[in-house]
Amino acid sequence: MKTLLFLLFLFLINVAHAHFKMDKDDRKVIRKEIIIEKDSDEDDGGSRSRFSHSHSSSSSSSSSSSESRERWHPKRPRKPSRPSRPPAAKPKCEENWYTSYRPQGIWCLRVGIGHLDYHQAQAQCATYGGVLSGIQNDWERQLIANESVRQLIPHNVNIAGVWLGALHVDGTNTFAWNDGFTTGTEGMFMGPGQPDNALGDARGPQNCLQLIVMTPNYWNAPDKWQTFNRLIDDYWCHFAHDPPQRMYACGKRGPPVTSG
Ligand SMILES: [Ca+2]
Repeated sequence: MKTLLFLLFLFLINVAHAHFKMDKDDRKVIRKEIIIEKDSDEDDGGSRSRFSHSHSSSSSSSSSSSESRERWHPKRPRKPSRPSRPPAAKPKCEENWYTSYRPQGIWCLRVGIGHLDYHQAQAQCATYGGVLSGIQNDWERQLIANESVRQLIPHNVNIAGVWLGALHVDGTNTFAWNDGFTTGTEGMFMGPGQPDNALGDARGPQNCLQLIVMTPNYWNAPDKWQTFNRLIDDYWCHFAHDPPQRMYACGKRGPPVTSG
C-alpha cells in the first residue's frame, strides 16, 4: 500500500512539472511574438510609442498576465488628428447691401426705386455712401435684375429701366463703367442693336446705360421692350419716367478680404 502511494506521489510530481514547463514555454512564445510585431511595426514607420512600455513588462519580473495584455491589446488608439480649423467666414457687406466677391475685391450692391434721372440717381446713391454701379459679370446682372423685379412687383409695374454707373466714351460708340471699381466689358450685356445712340433722334445722344427688367406679368402684354429683357440699352440720361418705372443700382467698396 505504501509503495502504491509513493508511486502515485511520483506521478503527480511529474504531471505538475510537465505543466509548469509547458506554461513557461508558452510565455516564451508569446514574448517572441511581441518582439516580432514590434520590429515589423518600426519597419513600417509606425509609432514607437505603441510598444514603449513593452520593454519593462517583458523583463524577467513580468507576469504572464501583463504579457497577455500586450498580446491582446498591442495597438493603442492613435491620437485623433487635430480637426482642421473651419474656414474663416468671408467678410460681407453691411445690412441692405448684397455682397459680390469680385476678383479685384468685395463690391457691395443695392437697388433703389424712384422716378429719378441719371444724375438724381447718382445723388441718391451718394446718400448711401455709394455711386451708380457697373456690372462686373453675369452674376451681378442677374442679382440686380432679380432684386429689381422683387421691388417692382408690389408697385404693380411690369417693367423698369435700372440706371447703371457708366457713361458714353466721347468720339466712340462705346461705354465705360464709371464707378471706379468695375472693370472690363464682361458685364456689358447689350440689348439687340445697342448701343445705338438713337441716332438722329431729336432728344439728343444717349449717354447713359440702363438695364431693362420685367416682372412675369409683363409677358401678358409685352411691348417694344420685349427683346431687352435683362439686357442693357443706352438711353437719355434725363429720362425719369420711360420705361414706366425708374430704378437704379448703387455700389460701393466692401470690407477688405482678409487672408487666413
Ligand atoms: Ca439705345
